[in-house]
Amino acid sequence: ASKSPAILVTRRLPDNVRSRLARDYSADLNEDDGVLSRDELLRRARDADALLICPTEKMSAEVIAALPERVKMVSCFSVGVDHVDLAAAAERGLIVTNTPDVLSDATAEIAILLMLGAARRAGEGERLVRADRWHTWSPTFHLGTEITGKRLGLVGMGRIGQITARRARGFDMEIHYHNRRPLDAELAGDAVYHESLEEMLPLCDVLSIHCPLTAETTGLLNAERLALLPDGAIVVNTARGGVVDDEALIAALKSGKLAAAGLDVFNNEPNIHPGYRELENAFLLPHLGSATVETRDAMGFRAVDNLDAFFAGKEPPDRVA
Ligand code: 8YV
Repeated sequence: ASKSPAILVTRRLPDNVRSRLARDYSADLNEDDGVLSRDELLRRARDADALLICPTEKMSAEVIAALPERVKMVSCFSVGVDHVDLAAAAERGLIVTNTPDVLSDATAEIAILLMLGAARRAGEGERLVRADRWHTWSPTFHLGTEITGKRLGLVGMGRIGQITARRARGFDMEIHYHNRRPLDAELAGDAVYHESLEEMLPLCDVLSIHCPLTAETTGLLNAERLALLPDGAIVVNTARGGVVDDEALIAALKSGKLAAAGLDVFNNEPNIHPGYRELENAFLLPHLGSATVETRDAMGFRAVDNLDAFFAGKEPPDRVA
């Protein structure tokens, strides 16, 4: 029998996934779950045919160039691949895969949770109760806005955007979207396509971000574009913090231009812009989009499916172009 391929797994994965890796591979499972430093990663990669990584491991052009020649593949435990320099990977002939589909439901749930939490001021309300600062009921106490029947604008209409739209229809929201191209009619349903973001923004009571972070989308939601939203709009982000200009968003929340924001992702996580913590109208979560028992198992299995295909001499199903 040929020796099983060696995999460096950079983070501690769910038990079910670790068992499968231990069964089928010679796997370095990083049981202690520390984030590997660049040097430690490169040192341990010397014994690896492939890496299974999370977005906490930045695969810059420099790191990719320094990878031992033996490493042929990077299987990402994430749908986002902005932590990998794809051009550098392609140049080196490094195969890169991700885990699409399996986390779309979980992430769309968090998008809806953020919309509701921001609109109904849930975080603020919870803080009030916990701090024993809830002293009254009154007809005008702690009023929020409803998402029911409002206009939702989706920036990006891929798998997660589409499921978010489906859930939002349950709240009778009117769906608008901006995407590189319009969806086929049967997928789009009643969702209205906008070729430009500038055209869509003035219509959005709620804006939810579902595009990948790329050179084109970095800082997409800047001060000029945020200014195009109606007064009192709500901004929700479950994609990547880099799509939003923090200073501009914080200023819009502070001035009351925006009613609220719901954020699950940030620039430079977990060391987020401190301005967010001071804003009562920012509803903040620690990157929980895919954080369910079911989804993390499914992501791990999908990441291993990609390794299995590659080492069986097949095209990995989720190879990133
Ligand atoms: C994860 C994510 O929390 O898939 C992504 O792109 O951001 C989330 O699913 C995390 O990146 C898992 O490694």
